[in-house]
Amino acid sequence: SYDPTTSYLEPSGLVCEDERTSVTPETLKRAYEAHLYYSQGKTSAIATLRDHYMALAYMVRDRLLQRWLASLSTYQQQHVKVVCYLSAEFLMGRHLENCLINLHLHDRVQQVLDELGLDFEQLLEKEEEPGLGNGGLGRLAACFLDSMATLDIPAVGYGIRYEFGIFHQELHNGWQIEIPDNWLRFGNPWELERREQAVEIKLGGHTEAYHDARGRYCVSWIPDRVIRAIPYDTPVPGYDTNNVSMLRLWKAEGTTELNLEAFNSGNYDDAVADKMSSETISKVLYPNDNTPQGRELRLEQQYFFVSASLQDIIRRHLMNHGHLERLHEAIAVQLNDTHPSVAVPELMRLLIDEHHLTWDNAWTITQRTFAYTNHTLLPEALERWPVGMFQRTLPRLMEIIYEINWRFLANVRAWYPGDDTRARRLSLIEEGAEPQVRMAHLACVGSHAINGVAALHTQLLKQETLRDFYELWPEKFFNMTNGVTPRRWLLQSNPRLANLISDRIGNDWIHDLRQLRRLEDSVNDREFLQRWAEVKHQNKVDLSRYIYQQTRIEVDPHSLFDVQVKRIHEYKRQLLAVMHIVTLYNWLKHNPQLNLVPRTFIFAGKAAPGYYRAKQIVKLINAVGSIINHDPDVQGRLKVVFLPNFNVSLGQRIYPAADLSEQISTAGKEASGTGNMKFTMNGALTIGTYDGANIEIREEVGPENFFLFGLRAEDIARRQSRGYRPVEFWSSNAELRAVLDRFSSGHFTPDQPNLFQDLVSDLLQRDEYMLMADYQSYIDCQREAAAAYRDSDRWWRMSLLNTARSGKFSSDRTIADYSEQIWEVKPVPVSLSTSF
Ligand code: B1H
Repeated sequence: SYDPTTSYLEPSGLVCEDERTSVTPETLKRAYEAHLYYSQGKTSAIATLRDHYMALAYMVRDRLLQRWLASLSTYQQQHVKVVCYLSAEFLMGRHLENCLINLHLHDRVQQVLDELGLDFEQLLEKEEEPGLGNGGLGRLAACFLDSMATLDIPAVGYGIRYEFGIFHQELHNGWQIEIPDNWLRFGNPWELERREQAVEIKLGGHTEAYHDARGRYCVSWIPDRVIRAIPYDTPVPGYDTNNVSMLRLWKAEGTTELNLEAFNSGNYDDAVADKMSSETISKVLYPNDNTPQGRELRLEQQYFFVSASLQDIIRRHLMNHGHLERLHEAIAVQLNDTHPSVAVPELMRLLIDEHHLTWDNAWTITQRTFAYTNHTLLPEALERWPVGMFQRTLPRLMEIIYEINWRFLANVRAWYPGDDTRARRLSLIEEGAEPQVRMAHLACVGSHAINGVAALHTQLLKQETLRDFYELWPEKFFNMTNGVTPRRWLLQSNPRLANLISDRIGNDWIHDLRQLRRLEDSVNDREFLQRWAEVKHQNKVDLSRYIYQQTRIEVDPHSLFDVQVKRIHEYKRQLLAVMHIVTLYNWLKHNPQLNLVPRTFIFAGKAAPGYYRAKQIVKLINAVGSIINHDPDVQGRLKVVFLPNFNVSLGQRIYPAADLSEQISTAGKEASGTGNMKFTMNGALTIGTYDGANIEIREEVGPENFFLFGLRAEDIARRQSRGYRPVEFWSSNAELRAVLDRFSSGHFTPDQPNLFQDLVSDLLQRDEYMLMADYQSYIDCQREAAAAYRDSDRWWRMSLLNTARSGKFSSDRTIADYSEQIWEVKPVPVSLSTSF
C-alpha cells in the first residue's frame, strides 16, 4: 500500500510524487504558502481565515489530482467495468478533513499549521458544507462514493450541481425559518469545471417521423428549448488507497441557438431572458424528504441530469470501444430511487434515435444496464407524473414509454390470459381523470435488478408495494441493507473512540469493520470499560459546550443524552418522544422528590418548508423545552434542546456524544434508517421499533443490548384494517390523557393556548402513525433504559458490545454486496507508477 514518505518514479522517468506534490512537512508548508500567495493573492499579513482555508484546500487538492488522473488512466487502459451511480442528491459533507484522513495527511498537516501559528479546527470550520441532499437518501449516496473509492471499485457519481442546497434552518421564537444556502458564494476549491465536455439537453417541442437515406423509419425530436449541461468534477479519495473516484455534477446554462431569430430582430433582452431562465433548472434543491413535489421544474431537473449523464457515458464508451452493442458489459448504472428513472426511456432514445440501434437490441442493453433501488414504502412518496405534463416536457420520451408499455402489457396478457385487472395494476400508466406515468413501474420494467435497503423493507416490497412485479420476476429482487462509512462516522467524527479502539485491536477495523468484534475480548476488562466510558463523557462535555454556544442552554454531561436527530416527519414520530418527555415532567410535577435518571433530550432536524405539521412539531419541542428547562420542580433533571440546522457537520458532533439513540418510527414506515447505524457504531444504545434496519441492528448486537418496543408492521396493518380507534387509548390511560391535556391546555405556549389543539384532535381521531397505540409500550421501555443507565457497569458493557457488533453496517459491506450480486464489478488497484 501507499507509503507517503517515498517518491514513486514511473519507468519512463515521470515523477509522480514530485517536488510539488510530495508530502514531506517542508513541501506541504511550501505548497501551502505558495497557494496563499499565488491562488489567493494574499500575504499572510493580510490573509483572512478563509484565505488560509482556501490555500490549504488547494494544497490538498493538488495531492488528490495526481491520484485521480492515475485512476482515470488506469481505467481507460484496462477497459474496466465502471459503476455509474445516478442520484438527484449527494449529501457529501465537508471535504477537507475527510480528504486529509483518507490520504493519511491529517496529523502531518495539523502539525505544519501549528508551526505556522494557525488554528486547524478553526480553518476546518471555514468550509461551507455542500448540502446537496435532504437526508438519508443523499447521505447514502455520499457514503457509497467513499466505500467504492476505498474498495477500488471504478465509479462515477452523477448528479446536479444545485446552486442552492438544502436551506439553513434558524429558529425564531421556536419556529423554523428557512435561509437560502448560497454555498458557492466564496468559490468551491474542490471542483473542476470541464466546459469542454458540456452536452446539450432538449426540452419541449414535438416529434417528427421520417425515413432516412437507408429507408429506415426514424423519429426526430424538435425541441423548443435547448439547455447546456456543464460538468463540474469533484475528486473522492478512498481510504488508504491510491484510487480516487469522481463526483460529476451538472450545471444548467442557456444556449442561444434557437433564439437567433429573437436575437437578430433586435429582441436582445428576450434572448437573454431565455438564457437566464434555463439556468433555473439547476438553481435549487427541492427540500422534501420522502414526499416528492410534482412540479414541472422538478421533472426538468431529473431529465436534465439523466440525459447529460447518459450522453457522457455513451461518449466515453464510444471513445473506448467504438460501438454500443455491449455497453452493459462496460458500465452498470444504479438508479437511486425513481428520481433518475427517466433514464430508462432516455437510454432507449439515445440508442435508437441517435445511434440507430434496433428496438430489441436497445431494450436488451437498457435492461442489462440499469438497476433500481427503492427507498420508501410511503404511498405518497411514489413518484407519478401527469401524462400531459410529461408529454409537454419530454414528447419523445412519452412516445417511448407508450411503446415500452404496449410491449410489456402484451407479455403480461400472454402470461396471465384474461387477467385484465392485473394488467391495469402493472401498467406504466395509471388510468383516471388525469392519467399518470408510474415511475417505479418504469424503473422495474427497465432494470435487471430491484432492491430494497433493509431486510424488512425488501420483504414488504415483495409482498405489497411491488408484489405484482415480484410475481413476474422473483429473480430480479435483492436486499441490500444500507451501511455508512466508518471513515467519516467513526474515525473522523470520534477520534477519541477511534484511538481507544486502535490501541486495543490495531487499525484494520478502518477498512474491515467486522474486526470490531475483537473488542468483545475486553468486555470484562474494567479498566478498559472505564476508558470507554471516559471517552463518551469527554464527547458529551464537548457537545455540552457546543449546545451552550448555540442555545445558551446549560446541560449536564453526566445526564443521559437521549438523542433524536433526523428529518422531521410524522412517521418518524418525534411527537412520541415529546409525549415521553412530558410524561416524565408530569411525574416530577406530581412528585418533585422522585428519583429519576437525569436526562438531556437532544433533537435536531429540518422540516420541509411546506409541511405545516412538521413545523408545528419543531415549535412544540421548543415550547416544551422553554417551560421544562426552567421549571423549579424539575431541578435541572430534564433538559430539552433543539439544535438548529442539522446537517452532516452537526451530525459529526452529535453521534459520538449520544447515550441513547431514538429510532421510533411506526413499524413498516422507515425503509432502513442510517442514523441508527451511526449511533450504534459510536456506542449508543438504541430504543427502537421493529422497523427498517433497527431489526438487523438488534439481531447483530443481541436483543439484550437493544431496547425494543411497539407494534410490528403486521400488527399495524391488521389494526388499520379492523378500524383503529385511538381515542380508546385516551379513555383507558390516565397518564396519556394527562400528556395530551398539557398540549391542548396551552401549558407550553401560554401566549397561544390553542396552538396544539389540532394536533391533539388528530391524535384522538386519526393518529395515522399510531402513536397512541405505542405510547405505553414506549414509556415502559424507556423505564428499562433508565434502569440500565443507572447500572453503569452494565451500561458500558452494552455500549461496548454495540460498537463491537456494528461491523455489518459499514457501507463497505453494502458496496461489496452490490458489486458482487448486482453490478458484477471487481476492484481495480491503481498504482501511482502508471504512466499517463
Ligand atoms: C428516503 C427518500 C426521499 N426514502 C423523495 N425516500 C425525495 C424520497 O426529494 N424527494 O422527492 C427525497 C428523499 N428518502 C430515505 O432513504 C429513507 O426514508 C430512509 O429510511 C433510508 O435509510 C434512506 C436511505 O436508503
